[in-house]
Amino acid sequence: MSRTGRGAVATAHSNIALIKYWGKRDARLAIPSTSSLSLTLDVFPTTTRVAFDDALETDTVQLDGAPMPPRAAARVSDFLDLVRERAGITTAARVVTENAVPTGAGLASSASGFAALAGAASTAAGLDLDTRELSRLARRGSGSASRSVFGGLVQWNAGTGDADSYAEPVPSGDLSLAMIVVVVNAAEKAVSSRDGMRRTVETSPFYEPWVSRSADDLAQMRRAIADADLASVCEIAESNAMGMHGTMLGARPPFSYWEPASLAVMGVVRALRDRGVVCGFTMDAGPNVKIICSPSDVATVTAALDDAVPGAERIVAGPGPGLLIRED
Ligand code: 2P0
Repeated sequence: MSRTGRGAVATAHSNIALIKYWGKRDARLAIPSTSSLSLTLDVFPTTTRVAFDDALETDTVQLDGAPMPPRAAARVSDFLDLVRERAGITTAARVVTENAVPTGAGLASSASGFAALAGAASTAAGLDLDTRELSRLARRGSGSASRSVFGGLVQWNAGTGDADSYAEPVPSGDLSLAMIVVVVNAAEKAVSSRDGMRRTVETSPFYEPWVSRSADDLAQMRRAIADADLASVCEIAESNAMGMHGTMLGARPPFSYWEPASLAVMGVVRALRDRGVVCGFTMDAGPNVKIICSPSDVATVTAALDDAVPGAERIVAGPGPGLLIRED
């Protein structure tokens, strides 16, 4: 069966985890070892248009006005195969995507990318998926994409298989928080998160202890959010992230995403805390540091950054929206 002429556009935003996803139990289905909890941001959107077209012999994939590099384009085609199989079609697709995230810099471009692709491709293929099904589908493209289907605070339940591994919104109650992304280095990272987490799972003796601690971290984080206790949110997020980075130091061969400027930013956060400012930091698969604080302390934090790491780009973010889809 073919499906020519119908198209759909979807926009999704990046998310940053406060309780991390690092490692899969099942790589084919992207079932993680741990549940995770993130904040979908109001910056770094990806907008993707998908149209299936009988005139095409193969999928064409464009990123920011140029053909997507072959390896990345193949990953998009593999994902489209999942959608085609589900919709019972074999038609090739034209994919045009605009990405506001510095690709590959630990700013979760695959999260917004595969969430937007899941929304646009499934709609263009005539599937009418609810948000839970979209989250499960996006997960197959990239684990963290399961979370970008929803706005604000989001929990991805690890689950045991495809059916129960999906994300859902977490009520944020009275908690208000800002995230300052400090761009230490926006260059492509040397170890992809996919390869890095695989190496960690396979070789690091620090991995299992981090996994077993993670469930407690998540439970405490949920309590801190419900209590609108920002200091605890910062403390738990920071410890969980530092533990994740510790697992990488135990891998064979070891690796780390930290750069000297990352440590300088961590020092700024600690100094601010000594002054009584409630804040914390988290880091992902890259050298950039994300500072968590109250929206009312953003100016204080950025002033401290001006002194300690002048020249580092900073993006101030808050809670952003979930996946938006329209037919086109
Ligand atoms: C997270 N990261 O929870 C963690 C923290 C990076 C560090 O989710 O292999 O790009 O495509 O499922 O989703 C990055 O992992 O990996 C990530 P795949 P993904 O945000």
